[in-house]
Parts: sequence; C-alpha cells; structure tokens
Amino acid sequence: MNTKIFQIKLKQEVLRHLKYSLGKDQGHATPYDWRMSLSLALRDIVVDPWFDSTRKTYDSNAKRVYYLSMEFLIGRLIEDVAINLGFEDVARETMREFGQDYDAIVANEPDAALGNGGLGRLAACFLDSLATLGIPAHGYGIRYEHGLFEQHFENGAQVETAEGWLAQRNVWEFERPEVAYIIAFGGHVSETDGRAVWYPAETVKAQAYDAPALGWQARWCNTLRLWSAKPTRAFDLESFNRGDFLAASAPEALARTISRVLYPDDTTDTGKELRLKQEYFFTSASIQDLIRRYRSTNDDLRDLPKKAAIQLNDTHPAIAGPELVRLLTDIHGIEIHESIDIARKCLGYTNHTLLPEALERWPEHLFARILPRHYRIIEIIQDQHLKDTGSDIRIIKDGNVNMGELAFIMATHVNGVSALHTELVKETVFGDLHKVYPKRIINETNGITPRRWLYDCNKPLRNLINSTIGIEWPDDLEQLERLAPYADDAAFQEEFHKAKLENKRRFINWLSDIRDIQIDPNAMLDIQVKRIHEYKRQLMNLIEAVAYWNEIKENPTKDWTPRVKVFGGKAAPGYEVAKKIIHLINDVATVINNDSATKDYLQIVFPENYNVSMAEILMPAADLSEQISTAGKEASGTGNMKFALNGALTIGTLDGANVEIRDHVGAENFFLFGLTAEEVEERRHQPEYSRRAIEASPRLYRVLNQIASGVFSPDEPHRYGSIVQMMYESDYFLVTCDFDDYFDTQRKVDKAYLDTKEWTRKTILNTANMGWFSSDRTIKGYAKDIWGAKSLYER
Ligand code: KOT
Repeated sequence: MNTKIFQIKLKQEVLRHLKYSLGKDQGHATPYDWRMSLSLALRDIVVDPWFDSTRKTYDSNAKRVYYLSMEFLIGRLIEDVAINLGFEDVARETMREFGQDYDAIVANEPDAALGNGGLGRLAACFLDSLATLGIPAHGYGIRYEHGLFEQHFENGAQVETAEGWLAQRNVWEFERPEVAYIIAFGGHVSETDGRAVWYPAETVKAQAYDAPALGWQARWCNTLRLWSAKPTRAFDLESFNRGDFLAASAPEALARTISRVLYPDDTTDTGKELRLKQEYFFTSASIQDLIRRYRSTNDDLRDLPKKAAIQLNDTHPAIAGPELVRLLTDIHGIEIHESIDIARKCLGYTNHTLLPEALERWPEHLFARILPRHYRIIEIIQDQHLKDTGSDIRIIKDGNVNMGELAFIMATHVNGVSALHTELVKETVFGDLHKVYPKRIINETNGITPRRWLYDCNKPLRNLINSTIGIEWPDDLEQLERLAPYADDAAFQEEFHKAKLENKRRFINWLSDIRDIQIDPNAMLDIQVKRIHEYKRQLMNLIEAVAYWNEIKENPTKDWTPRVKVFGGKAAPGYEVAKKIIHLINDVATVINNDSATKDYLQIVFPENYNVSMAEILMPAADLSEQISTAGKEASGTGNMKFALNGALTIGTLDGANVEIRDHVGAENFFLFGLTAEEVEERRHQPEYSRRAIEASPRLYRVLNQIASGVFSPDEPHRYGSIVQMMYESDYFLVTCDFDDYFDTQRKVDKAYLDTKEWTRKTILNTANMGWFSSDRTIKGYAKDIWGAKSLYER
C-alpha cells in the first residue's frame, strides 16, 4: 500500500479505536488514550502476519522451538512494532496530524520489566531474532503482576517500590481463558503395580496470555505465551455460607501469589518455597501446552524430539525434565526409562553464571514435600545416570536437589554464553560431568538485537549508516564491515562524530528534566550501567573517580580531560553491600559535583531506576563503556555489546564476551587492563593480597582513607567503614589488585579522547566490527547446533 493511503487508513483506525475501544472523543483524549489507540491500530496490523506464521507452521508440521524463561525483560513495544511493520514515519505523521507528539506517546508506555537484567534481556533479544529469522518458536514465561521494583533514592540510599505495569491495560496481549492447565502441588503419591498416581494437596490454574512477537519487516511472527495463576475453584461457596469468609477466598489467595511478583534477586535467593512453586507452575503449564499442541497433529509421543526443542534459560525451568517424564509415563503410559530418553532428546540447557551463590539447590525435604512425584522421578533419573556412566556424580546430594546437575544430565546440549565462560564451565562447575559427557558442553556466544539496539534507539547513526552502506544491515549485521573503509575518511568521521554529539545532547536534555545539572556535550560520557554487584566492581570505578578528583585538585591548571561519569543500576533489596555501594556513589557525587574547583572536569550522575528504556537513551550517547568485572566472573555481558555497537570505546578486563569483542574490534581499539581469570585465581592464594596492594598504591590508600574518615558522609563519618575494612581484609573481587592498572588505563583513555579524529576513527571501527554480535548470529548457532530447527520464511 502506498504511504499516503496507509496514513489515511491508520488515521481512521486510530480514531476508531479512540472512540470504540477507549470510549473517548478527540477533545478529551489524554496521551494514554492516544497511546492505546495507536497501539491497538498497530496491533490489528500484526494479527495477519501472526496468523500466517501460525498457519505455515501447522501446515508444514515443522519443528518448533520452546524457549522457557522465568524472565523476559522486554521494555516498551510500540516503537518496536511500528518499526518492524515499516510504519514508523507513518505513525509519527499520523500523530502529528492529531496535534500529538509521537515521542511523548511512545514514552507513555510503561516498560514491561519482567526480568532482572542480562538473562531476561537476552530472552527478549532471542524472541526478536527467532521471529526475524522465521524460526517457529514460543517464548514461555510468567505474567507477573508486578515486574522488577522501581528504584528511588532517599538521601542517596536505594528504596524500592512495587512496579505496576498491569495497572493499565497491557495492549499487546490477548487473554486466552480457554487455554488453561491445572498445576498441582504437595500431597502424596501411591504406586500400585508400577503405576504411580499423584494425589496433590492443592492446585492452581495456569491461564495463558499471548502476545505476538513480531520480526523485522513483519515477515514472521511468533508467540510469547505468559502464564497467569488463577484459582481452580474461584470461590468456596460452602465456606462462605458457613460464614468463614477467609477460608472462602483461600484458593484465590494462593493462586494470586504465584504470579504476583518477579523475584528481584539477580543471583541469590534460592531455597524459597514460593520461587519453587513459580518455577514448577510455569514449566508444567508450558510442557502440558506443548504436548497438547504436538498431539493435535501427531500420534506418537516417541517422536516428540523431532518436533519440539525445549531450551531452558538457566536452571529455573529445570523441572521441565522430570515434568516431561511424568507426563509421558504417568499420563501417556510410556515406560519411564524410555520417557527419560525422549525428554533428554528434547532438552537443551543454557548456563549463565558460575557464581556459586546463584546455583540453584533445593532442600530435599522442601522439594519432596512440594513435588513428591518429581522427587521420585529424579531419583530414577539419577540411578540411570549412575548406571550408564559408572560415575558417582549425584543430583541429590548433601540434603539438596541440585538443579544444575539435573539440567545437565537431562539435556542433550549444555551451552555457555561466551567462549571464556564455556571453557570455565568445563573446568569448574561442571568439570566432573564434562569428563563423563565430554561432548555435551558447547559454546553459543550471546548477542543483541540490532533492531532495538541500533536501528530503533540510535536514529542519527541509523541514518548515517543507511546513507553510507544501504539499508540491508538490520537483519544482516555483518554488513557493517563495509563502514570500515570510511574510518579514515575525514568527512565520514565528522558525520559519525556529529551523530554521537546528537545522541549526547539527547541524553543531556533527558537528564535535565530529572536533575539540576549542567553538562557539556563535549565532555567524555563514561557510563557503567548494569545490576549493582561486587563482582561488577562499580566500587572500583567510583574509587577511580575520587582518585582523579584528588589529582585535579592538586594541579587544577593542567589540561584535564572533562568527564561525566554515569552510573545506573539496581541492587537486590536484600543485598546490603550493593546498597551501600549505591549510597556511596550518591554521597561521592554530592561532594564532587559541588566542588567548583573541579566541576569543569569531573561530574558524577546516577539517575534512578535504570531500565530498558533508559538504556535506549544511554547506549547511543556513551563515549566510554565500563566493562570492568573481575576476570572469570561475568559470564558474557550484553551491555558491553550494545555500547560498542553504538560507537563507544570499551575499558575492560579479559572477562566474558569482552574477550571476543576485543578480538573483533581490534586490540588497538579497546582499553584493556587487569588480571586474567587465571591470574585472579592465583592471586587469591597469596597471603594478604589486598592489604599489600593498598600499601603499594598511595593513590588507592588515600581514597580509602577519605571514604573511611567520612569525607563523603560528614553526617555519619563511619557509614562506609565496613566497605573500607572489606577492601583491606576480604577483597574477594580484587578491586585493590586491579586498581592501579585501571587508573593508569583511564589516563590513556583521557589522552586518547583529546584527539577527536583518532578517537572517532576507533569508534567507527568498533561499530563496523560488531556485526558478529547480532543475536541473529547467536540464534542461528542454537538452531543448527542444538535445536535442529529451520527457518520457515522464504525471502
Ligand atoms: C541469575 C540467577 C541464577 C542463574 C543465573 C542468573 C543470571 C545470569 N542472571 N543474569 N545473568 C547474566 O546473563 C547474561 C546473559 O547470558 C550474561 O550476559 C551475564 O554475564 C549474566 O550475569
């Protein structure tokens, strides 16, 4: 359809929805009403490709991918949908004709924050790539009523409030009252004649809500199916009539808690009964659903592995193995060892962390109480594994059910998320299992969707790339290599630099709405945004800022490179050290930002409530990307990829995907520092390593004294005593050991930044060489190496 005709049509559709879906007339419509009407009009257009894709999948009886994830960190969708449909300009123009600001309408949408960080955002990027590549797939997860908490600062300290994205209607979803499954908990199992029957103590209903997951240019559309818990019996009329009002609503209360809130812990917090119930709830519903779908067109469940690939996003859905075995055996009558074999052929497991506190284990008694049948099935899986391999590696050990071992043993492939991480998985957590199953562990380095993380969020650079190499790159990102020859071209450098400046101004404008701070767009924007965690070492970044401040004060007339340090990220509500670090960053920012002697050279900002939408403003604006985790601790990182793709240079350690990023963009275009993963392990064995590092570094010693003596917390001088003490006595993440190298490397960054042309040349080479980090490449890898799934979309 031609653009003009389409615009007239879209205008009519928006007005129709305004009137009949929102019940508003133009004169009284709020930004919310406009946003809803535009979204509904766009959603209508998505339905056709969605139906087409579903029909093609059924007709071809092709293998489907099921991506099971506790988290989908989606963000906003309206612009994503408009862009995938190719209607961005039409939508903007339509709203302008109504006298509405399109950007304000886009910003009216709440973020769908159904995730904590990297793991959840990866799932969202994968949905985008699966649809773009035309691979038939379902994302399965939980429709949390409350997503990740909102972060506020009170006198510099983090406080959390409940997030409420469903307080408004979620326009992208379709409620499916008819798609519902019973999920059981507790009770007992009776076994007679080798047949097990589970008599559960309680049940809830899992009800489906579907959202279309649209790919680039609307060539394909998959489904994100999220489960919401509902009572099996809405209301106990008998209790109610007896006058027992509390008991009457008990089933409803239990059901509602299950899908009420996302667990806000990025890494710890295993062992909680409700969490286990959440995991089983969504996994069981998903497995029941995919079996039902399979059986609607196939007879023999023994062939399920030919038609279904189930990917476990970490161990959170690892109960999928035993659940599939339970359904195949107890419900469909397949012999249990054969069921185990069938289930294993369907399953893949992705490991996202080596941190010991993040490895899921459930106390045996808790697990057996909630899932008695599964406990028994796990024993059988374990026995078979012990027998087949002759090893003594157990799933149930020391009073715990270990979900890592379970996922590993029940999967055909186990993958790490970067080359380094995968090698460490083989050497550490799964070292023993790797010896027994030497071919099982493979690598699939993470990626990011270039649609959201370049095309959508960085319009100045998008336009420049389009006019330089054409418009094929958003779904063939390695075409960006064709920018490399322009790295030395002065005119192109100037354009590239201009695009960066425009993005920095956008960030500064955005910030000026929430903070009273003046920022020079020519200052270096140095950004570290991610969850606050000791291993990510925000503290090292902050200490470096204080050391730099000290140096400027001592020699105020030197030509210092002006820097604005930006921090963003949330601490898990129960993670005290991380919360202290946030408080300290804010306290240091207050002192430094008020120092008139240094404020032309150094400022620190920490905007509240970092989320996907904020990332879309920050990534394009950054000059310097901080990827400074202790080597061996960050499994991959994906923020590192977003920054580099958008033309920031990285200062980083040899950790996670940093290693591969550096290989791709060139060592000379990357600021490397710090101990390697091997050196880290070695250093930890040396006595008093941190005290010795502090004593060897007058700069570091001075900053730690300032923090300890209350320079940044005069109202409570000892506030950070415990942090400084920790640096001396138990600096597990080696902030002290890497500090000097980090500081010196930052001075190299300062120097490099002053040469704008050379800096810009490096940034161009970063963008040009980041094409490999498209999540399309990652998904092609999974499809080929793990799933055996094919694209159904013909170009
Ligand atoms: C959380 C709890 C248990 C197990 C793993 C996690 C986890 C790992 N959450 N997020 N991650 C991150 O996943 C990203 C995607 O693979 C990585 O890039 C990042 O390094 C992980 O920390």
